[in-house]
Amino acid sequence: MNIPIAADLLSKSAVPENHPLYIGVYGGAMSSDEHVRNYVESADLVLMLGTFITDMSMGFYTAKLDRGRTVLATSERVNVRYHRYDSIQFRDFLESLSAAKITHKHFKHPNPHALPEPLKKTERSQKLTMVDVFRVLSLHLDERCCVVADIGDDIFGAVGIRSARQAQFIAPAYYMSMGFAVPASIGVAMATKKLRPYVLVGDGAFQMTGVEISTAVRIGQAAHRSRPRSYLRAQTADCEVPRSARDDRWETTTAPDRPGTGTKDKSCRARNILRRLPQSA
Ligand SMILES: Cc1ncc(C[n+]2csc(CCOP(=O)(O)OP(=O)(O)O)c2C)c(N)n1
Repeated sequence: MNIPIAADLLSKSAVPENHPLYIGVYGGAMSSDEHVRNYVESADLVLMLGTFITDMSMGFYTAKLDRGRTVLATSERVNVRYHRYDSIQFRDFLESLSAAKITHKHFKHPNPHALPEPLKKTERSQKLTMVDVFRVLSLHLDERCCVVADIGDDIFGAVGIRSARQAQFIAPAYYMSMGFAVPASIGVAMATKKLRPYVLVGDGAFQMTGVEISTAVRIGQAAHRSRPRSYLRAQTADCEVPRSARDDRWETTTAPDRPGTGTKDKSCRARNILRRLPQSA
């Protein structure tokens, strides 16, 4: 069919995110960018395969999908516009759809994905923002990485990053249960030595299960190149630390706040984390 493909948060990275037809994550106002949102919402037909219509996947009531221009096929039923067909099996629907003679669509990609770029010199002297953090993280992502995101700013900020292969983004997007990412990264490392987990976890979620890092040590993962590495996100919006002395391709550490700084002192915490980053070569 040659039609553009968007994922939702639940299906992110089910299709390799460097696929030429892939346009990004759709979720109303929580889409990965405005191009995806506009493209999906102005499409003459949106074919939704296995999509759960939930508050979260529809961007908390911000999605503007015209039901008269949608086909929603799930393992429960098939909805074509306002009609509902309970007896159509999902598998039959997919097989018939792929066998149907549908003219290939020619379309101009609305938003060809630009490769991430390191922070420019001028940007490095400004406040570090969450957007910057995800941009720098993107520089590291290749076929050997698996991003494991916890709940909070991590999962929503991560919608815009692109994994290089299928199933390289893992997050508890269905239940949105905090404390998932650190233990899940141990699972990733156990499942395959080929993937290096990158954990995105806030201080709140880290407090719930961060101690599981000891499990990684106990079962020997910490000695392996695929050991969990955490991107403890600096709460950076209010951080005034100049970044000029830092290397862009930094690695982070799971170092806790220094005693006495308190988790609520976000700029202080950001400073502590930044101090631990390797300085530029
Ligand atoms: C088990 C569980 N408890 C509570 C929540 C509700 N909740 C969602 S995000 C969040 C705060 C997350 O804090 P943190 O890990 O520090 O991340 P950030 O503040 O950066 O978003 C809470 C309490 C949840 N999703 N799951």
